[in-house]
Amino acid sequence: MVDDQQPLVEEHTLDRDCTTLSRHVFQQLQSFSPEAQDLSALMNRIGLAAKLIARRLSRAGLVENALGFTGDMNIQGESVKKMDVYANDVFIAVFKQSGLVCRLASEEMEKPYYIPENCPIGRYTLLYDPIDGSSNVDINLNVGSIFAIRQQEGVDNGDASDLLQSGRKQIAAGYVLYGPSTVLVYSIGKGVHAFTLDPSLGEFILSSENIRMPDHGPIYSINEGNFWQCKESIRDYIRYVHRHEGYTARYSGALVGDVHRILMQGGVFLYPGSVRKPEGKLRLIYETAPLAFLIEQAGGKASTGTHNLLDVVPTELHMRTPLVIGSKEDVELVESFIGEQERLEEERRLIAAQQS
Ligand code: P6P
Repeated sequence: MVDDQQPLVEEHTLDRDCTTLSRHVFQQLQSFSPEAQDLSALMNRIGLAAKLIARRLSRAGLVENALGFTGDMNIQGESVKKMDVYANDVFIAVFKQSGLVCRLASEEMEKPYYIPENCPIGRYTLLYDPIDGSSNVDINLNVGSIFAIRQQEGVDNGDASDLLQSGRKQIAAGYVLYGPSTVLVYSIGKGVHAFTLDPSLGEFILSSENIRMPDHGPIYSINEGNFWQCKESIRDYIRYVHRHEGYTARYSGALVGDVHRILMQGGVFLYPGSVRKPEGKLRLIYETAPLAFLIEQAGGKASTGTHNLLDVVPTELHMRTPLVIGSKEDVELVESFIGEQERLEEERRLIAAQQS
């Protein structure tokens, strides 16, 4: 600042512009320990992956082979989009160079991807959905990436069985929302913070710190097209919000954008199980568990409808769970409709899954 003159740029703006993702991690931890340096480097790498994907998405309509389907099916039995493959490869390439991540587990890969050269030292595993909501890609609507970081426990004899532990083992989690701006929202267990990509700087800059959810919000977000496949308890909940003032429906078909709206404005997102598919559609270790970690850090709640989502222990890598996530009061209202009967059903299902 020039002496005794008005600062050319408000100091706090400069300070904010200097609060990059990697710097923010050190501020959170108040430490430069090896663990803090690892987490800072890991978050910086997530930021790099997000920038590469955002760049591809912003020009997808102009780039040969960026849009459309590959013609293959993934482990989920879903048609694979070219952007799914590109984004999946971006995370692999970015973390190969990190030296920190030994394994990556993704919605797009049946088994975890190992980076042997990292494994002796790198004790971290990245769990991610590289592009969530890819049906929106070809119509230029928002999509997202979801990520979680865990530490490898014990010796991995190639089946990554230590990943079959609850979401409470996550040491960091978050998502990237590719929308009008690219926003990265993350938590390392010390609150929830949002960074906005400044393309002119090529940096994610702190835009919202310590985000707190309201205990109640007006939004309920569910695909009402599934109404008749829903269990009676969920149909009763939908009838309730139809009949009571103060509720409004918002649903984009892309999980990250729908949950981000709930995080910022309050309310509840539901992807419940159905009569035919009681486990629902969304995957636990790289979709619902990372989001549950984040929303709980923001003062919200996440459950399967009967159990706290972060307590669910996966029985296999791509296990699905129902999801009810958002403001505490709104999640508890949905749970109140689900009641004891379904709680018993869910208990039986989880026990059967763990015994099989
Ligand atoms: P439906 C996208 O395919 C996704 O996995 C989530 O992003 C989204 O919340 C959900 O599926 C939408 O599913 O059945 O409503 O189209």
